[in-house]
Amino acid sequence: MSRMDQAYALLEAECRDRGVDLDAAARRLAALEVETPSWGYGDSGTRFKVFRQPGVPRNAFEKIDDAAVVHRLTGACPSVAIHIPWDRVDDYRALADHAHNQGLRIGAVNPNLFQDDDYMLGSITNVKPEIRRKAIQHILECVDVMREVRSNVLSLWVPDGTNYPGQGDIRRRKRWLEEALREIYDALDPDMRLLIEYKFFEPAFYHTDLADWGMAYLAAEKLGPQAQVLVDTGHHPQGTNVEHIVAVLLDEGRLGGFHFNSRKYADDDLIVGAIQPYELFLIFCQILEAERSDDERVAATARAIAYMIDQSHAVEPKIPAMIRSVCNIQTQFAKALLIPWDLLRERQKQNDVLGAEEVVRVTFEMDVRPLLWRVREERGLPIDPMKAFEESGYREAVASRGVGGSGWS
Ligand code: LRH
Ligand code: MN
Ligand code: MN
Repeated sequence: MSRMDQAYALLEAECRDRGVDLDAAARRLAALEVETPSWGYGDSGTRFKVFRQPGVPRNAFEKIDDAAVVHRLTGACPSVAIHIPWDRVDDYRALADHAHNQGLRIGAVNPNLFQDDDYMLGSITNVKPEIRRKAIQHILECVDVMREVRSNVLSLWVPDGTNYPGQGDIRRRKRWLEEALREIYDALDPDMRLLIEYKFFEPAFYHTDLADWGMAYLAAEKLGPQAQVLVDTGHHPQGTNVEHIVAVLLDEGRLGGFHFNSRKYADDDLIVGAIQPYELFLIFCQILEAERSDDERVAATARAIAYMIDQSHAVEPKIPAMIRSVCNIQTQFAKALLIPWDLLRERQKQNDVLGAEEVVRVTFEMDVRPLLWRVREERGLPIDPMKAFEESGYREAVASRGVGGSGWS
């Protein structure tokens, strides 16, 4: 027996003892899809400097090429989110076809309301009606782009807010926000979803118009069933219990998607699972528990979640950083798949505080690498996607792109 087979047999025996179906876990893991962001392949940085890396894509087409490499090596990333105007092209059909030819599709379309000079004091909540109109028109243009690229997710982050008390009328801005969202919502086709992303601060430092999940939920609730909340894991104050937010939104049928990334301090956009792997695992526990729910609305909400990475690389090589994020997501997802739910329920019923906590934590501590290896092997994928990338020669092949590729502009 090879070492890999031995490791798998050990995991299998442990799962059998715990009443967990490892084959079912393997099937669910193989079906996990995670969208990667076009902007994660371009140059980005901090407000201090954007370091230019060699071989970075020069346009949206080349970003798709890089995303295709990540999908080829992981088998888990068949869609790419785009950001307009960063990915503006003359012919969106051609972009969608380019993706399609490489086994990909365009995923969420993200309007950009934060880099136009006109938006310095707000976009859809700007006190000036002509600027609000311009911002709404931009979002409506993105809905047209969705039709061209056959996307059904509009992913909206509104950066608007104020820096000082008294600078703006918070309640009026709330009304403008609601008016704009209504107009956008009404422009959606029936199969499109509007995912509303929130963030507690930055670029505004005193108040942000859509600062937390409650405000995003309220907005979605007023709009209708096609509006849901998008949770970016880096967008909460320190210490926030993100998995609790996830559970509440799932139970209300309003969890639409994720932007996964890691953070130590604020919206750091680091490699997923690099800083708080336990949090990511606990988020997946909530989702997988909801997938099993008898309440069909909750289960359907969980199954329809759009899993997306929102990561920006200041110093990391971009494709390997993306592959690492995908693998880290798979690892935590795989662990969550091994929760012995019946045992956990039993211990909860007994008010066995330590026993219940132990079930969850011990599952987190299990080594799921043999499961990941098996799933990759069965699908004809490299067992180690990072190593496969390093050996692929792709980095050398794109060196001719030179330095100064496209970035956050
Ligand atoms: C805002 C955000 C949002 C943007 C992306 C580039 O911080 O998370 O999702 O679209 O970063
Ligand atoms: Mn985000
Ligand atoms: Mn962010």
